[in-house]
Amino acid sequence: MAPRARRRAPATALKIVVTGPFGAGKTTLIRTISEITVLSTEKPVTSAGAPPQKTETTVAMDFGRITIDSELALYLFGTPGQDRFEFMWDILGEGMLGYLLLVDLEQLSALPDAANILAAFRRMAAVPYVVVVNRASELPPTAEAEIRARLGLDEQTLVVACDATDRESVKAVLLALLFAVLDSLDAAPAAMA
Ligand SMILES: Nc1nc2c(ncn2[C@@H]2O[C@H](COP(=O)(O)OP(=O)(O)O)[C@@H](O)[C@H]2O)c(=O)[nH]1
Ligand SMILES: [Mg+2]
Repeated sequence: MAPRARRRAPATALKIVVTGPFGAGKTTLIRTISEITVLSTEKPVTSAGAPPQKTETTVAMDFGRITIDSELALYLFGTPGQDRFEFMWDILGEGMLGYLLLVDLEQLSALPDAANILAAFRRMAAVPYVVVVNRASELPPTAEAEIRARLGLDEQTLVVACDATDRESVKAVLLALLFAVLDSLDAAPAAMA
């Protein structure tokens, strides 16, 4: 098999989905890291539910791109936040090689939402994912334990702290996912044939 660095076209653009509950920081994360102006479809929040913590919500998707090296780019697709846009998940998930599930350390009450989203994504595709705890410079062990328990994560699943406004932090998270994706591709050579 050709060495990793020489993999051709299909591996040069990896589709990554960024998902998680409303307000978890998906749009922020993509905007922080993307080298192209992020195509976002933001609209004023219209929900009559809980008091919104922000005035805009992503209605269809965010799209961004980051080049890792001359052979590899990540295309990032952020999912919309409100329930009525759930139909977009399948569309955005089509062909993804991995995903980030964002949760907000300051909104652990949204963990049931995160669990529902994770269940939907796990049904959609058996691809690697990383759980990203946003607004966290570090991850308190008690918070990690709660997140793992409430999302039903196994020990192998990576749970990492992140500040979605910080480029280095976002880069580290994406590299963690990228390594998991590359490992999974190596483990399934038939899928690459
Ligand atoms: N301080 C801080 N604010 C954040 C962070 N991530 C997101 N925010 C803010 O939280 C709000 C919701 O983030 P947004 O990216 O729109 O969430 P989305 O609904 O998941 O796309 C925005 O006002 C962001 O500026 C973070 O890591 N640190
Ligand atoms: Mg958004």
